[in-house]
Amino acid sequence: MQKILNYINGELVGPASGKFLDNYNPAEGKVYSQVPDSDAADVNSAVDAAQQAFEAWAAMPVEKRSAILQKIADLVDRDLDKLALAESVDQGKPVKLAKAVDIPRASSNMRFFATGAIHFASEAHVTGTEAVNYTLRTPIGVAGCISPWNLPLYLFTWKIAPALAAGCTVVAKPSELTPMTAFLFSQLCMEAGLPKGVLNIVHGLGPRAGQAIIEHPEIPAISFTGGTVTGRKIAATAAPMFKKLSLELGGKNPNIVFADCDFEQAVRTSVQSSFSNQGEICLCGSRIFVERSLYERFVHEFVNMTKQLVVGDPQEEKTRIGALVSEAHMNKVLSYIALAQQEGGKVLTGGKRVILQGRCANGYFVEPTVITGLNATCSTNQEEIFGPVVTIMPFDTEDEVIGYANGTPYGLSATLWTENLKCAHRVAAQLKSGIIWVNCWLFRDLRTPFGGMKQSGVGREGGWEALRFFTEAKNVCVKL
Ligand code: TXE
Repeated sequence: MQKILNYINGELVGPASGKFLDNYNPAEGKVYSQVPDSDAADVNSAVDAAQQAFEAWAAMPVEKRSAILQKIADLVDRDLDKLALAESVDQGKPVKLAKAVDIPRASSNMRFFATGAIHFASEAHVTGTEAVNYTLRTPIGVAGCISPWNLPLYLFTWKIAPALAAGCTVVAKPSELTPMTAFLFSQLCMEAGLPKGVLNIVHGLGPRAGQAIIEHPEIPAISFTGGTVTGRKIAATAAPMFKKLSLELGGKNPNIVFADCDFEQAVRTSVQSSFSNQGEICLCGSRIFVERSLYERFVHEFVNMTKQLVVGDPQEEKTRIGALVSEAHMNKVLSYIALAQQEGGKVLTGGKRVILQGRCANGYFVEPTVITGLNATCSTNQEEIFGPVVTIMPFDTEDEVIGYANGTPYGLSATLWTENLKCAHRVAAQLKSGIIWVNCWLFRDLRTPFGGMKQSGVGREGGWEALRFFTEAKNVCVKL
């Protein structure tokens, strides 16, 4: 049984307690490796290593720092197939998706911030003829980075790359549900010659190892991606300690389809935005609103395309829907489908657990599910399900659908389908979402600020925002 190890001070080490947790392969429904059950002792060792490494790493010429981070990206590219398979085994996603999205994006994250740091500038202001004010930005110190299980290496690197590029050292904790690619990544860091202590990866449970990172007094900045409930707990610990906090949380994203849309593109992309990664992407459009004159046609075509999605072994080429990440998460998703029916919803396709033959007979599979007949305020349309489940509702006016779209506690992303330019800009301006896609979905430019409103998050990642987050800024005013 493979044992995953922590990466502390440049070495792969077991947890101080000697305790390990079972790590499941969700497509087979069985334990396939062990992950450290780390605690505060391991986090303290990691922070000590990060503190010792900080001064040299922060002082290193940015071009040299950048070259090391790009070398890591080269090794991620070299090991694409191995990392994609590990991601698929750990999380349940089709290996095809991990190869096409997760791992290439992990490499892009490293490269984007490695090169961005070279061109990063701060501000100066000439105050008449009397003074010059300049903003001096320096790395804030040891950064705490905590990431979720749905896009494991993609979101892990999305956090650590800007921190490292900005000159911070890092103590990171990936999700205990999907630790494998972060473990493989730590080995690539060693091979790339990342100096010891610059990146430290402590595996383990959120309330134990994660909480120890949040409450450590020598970690001044926390970057977290995960559920809103957890985000609230983290903020309650970090705020009284005056830590810098970036929270990327949950979503219940609207997908608004106007009658004048490019119908073929809208339907095809909506199937993708509903069910990609088994619907386990916080940016998935889980609530579809269709203008009434197009509603019946859209529902008919959407259900037909959904029925063609193959639920299967994540390692098979034809598979589009893999396993959900855990038995607990599968049961949570199935409970929401039952709730939707109790609330008056009609399941047009899907709704059940799938029992496959062979290797995956005990895996955690759920059919892609389409539900209609619900109102906008029921729990099914208010709460994040984070699985292959979407609801579809008709609307008649712009004001009505904007009210539906904005009518949840979340505000992460929204998608809009219309060929009318004025409608696109007018509606986008009124949607309370941090990211809005018009006639596309998940089309990303890493320079753009990324994050949610309301209970979808605090702060912005991406671009200069992310690099700035990991720096401390002081204004120096020099009298002329
Ligand atoms: O989150 P959890 P999950 C959201 C997505 C969904 C959730 C799924 O919408 O709601 O994340 O990820 C650690 N102190 N997003 O279930 O449980 C935990 O060990 C410190 C939004 O994993 O919150 C794991 O490493 N850490 C996002 C991480 O937090 C704690 C994109 C997340 O765990 C902790 C992706 C604690 N008390 C998913 N408790 C976006 N907006 O971009 C848990 N953890």
